[in-house]
Amino acid sequence: DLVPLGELQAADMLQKAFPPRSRGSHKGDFGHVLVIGGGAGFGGAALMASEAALRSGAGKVSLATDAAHVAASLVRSPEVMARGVGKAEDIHALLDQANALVVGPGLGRQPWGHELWQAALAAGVPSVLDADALNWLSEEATNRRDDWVLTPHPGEAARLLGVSGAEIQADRRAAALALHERYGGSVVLKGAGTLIADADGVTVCPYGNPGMASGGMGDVLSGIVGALLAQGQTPGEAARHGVLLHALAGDAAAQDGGERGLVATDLASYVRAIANPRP
Ligand code: NPW
Ligand code: AMP
Ligand code: MG
Repeated sequence: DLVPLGELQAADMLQKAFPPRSRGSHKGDFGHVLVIGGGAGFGGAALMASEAALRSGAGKVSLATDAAHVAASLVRSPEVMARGVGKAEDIHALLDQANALVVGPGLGRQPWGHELWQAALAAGVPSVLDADALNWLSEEATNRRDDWVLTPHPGEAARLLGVSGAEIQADRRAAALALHERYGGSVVLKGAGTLIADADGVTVCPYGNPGMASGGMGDVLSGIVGALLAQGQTPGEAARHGVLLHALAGDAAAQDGGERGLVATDLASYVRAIANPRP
């Protein structure tokens, strides 16, 4: 019951996932993503996630991050509405505006990150949980939701299941299913041959390449999936389409310039091209 995503199926999937926009559409039609992350030392992760969300068609993108990273975000992506936040109450207004959250890129394991994680969780908005949000989730007693997408790499998956990374890699399919059983939602187990496991079964993505083994690649994926959630895709759709878009962008970028030295911000222009398939 492992559904492989073949080449023909991928082209068809892209056509359906990214239809042409109607002429009269406006930014309000394409959702508002709020990225929550970027603690001390990891500012880039949240910037990359917010930029990727824009390149995946989100109508608006806000960023709640450490105040020290706001200027850098404004310079890099003036389209992103970046706010410096110190404590949970600083993000309540931002949470009210958003229709999808991307929680965790560079969030960190300090009290600042924990406070923002709890505020994000309480908001009850469809969410992508990545990186440190997954680490915080692994410390909760039980928590199951259908409206989230979890995007662990094998190290994060190991923490979420309380096993070793080697055990995850020994049976990736079983691990992805166990994560879905325990936490609900749509689970993206990253790495070569990314798996998506949810109520619709297990899908494997055959695309992507070792050029993508560089810091920030996962942060870009989380922004892509968040943008698709904000645009009204279900968690299962956003997970499958987002993984496909990310992997094909990585493959196109590697085709152009080679695998070695490929960096996460190289993906942006390819993401845009793939999210606009020719009819
Ligand atoms: P090992 O030991 O290397 O074999 P962590 P992180 C394992 C932010 N970032 N297959 C790995 O195994 C993130 O968003 C910020 C097998 C190790 O045990 C987070 O907030 C950047 N094992 C924070 O940094 C760019 C795998 O997982 C562990 C695996 C920490 O995130 C970088 C490492 O994971 C980064 O994105 C695989 N495919 N992948 C920035 N520019 O701001 C991972 N492992 O401890 O969760 O650390 O992923 O670097
Ligand atoms: P992270 O570890 O969170 O930065 O995520 C890394 C991203 O790059 C995930 O989407 C992985 O699936 C992808 N990636 C890393 N290495 C490979 C590989 N060898 N083949 C395919 N995809 C990869
Ligand atoms: Mg990551």
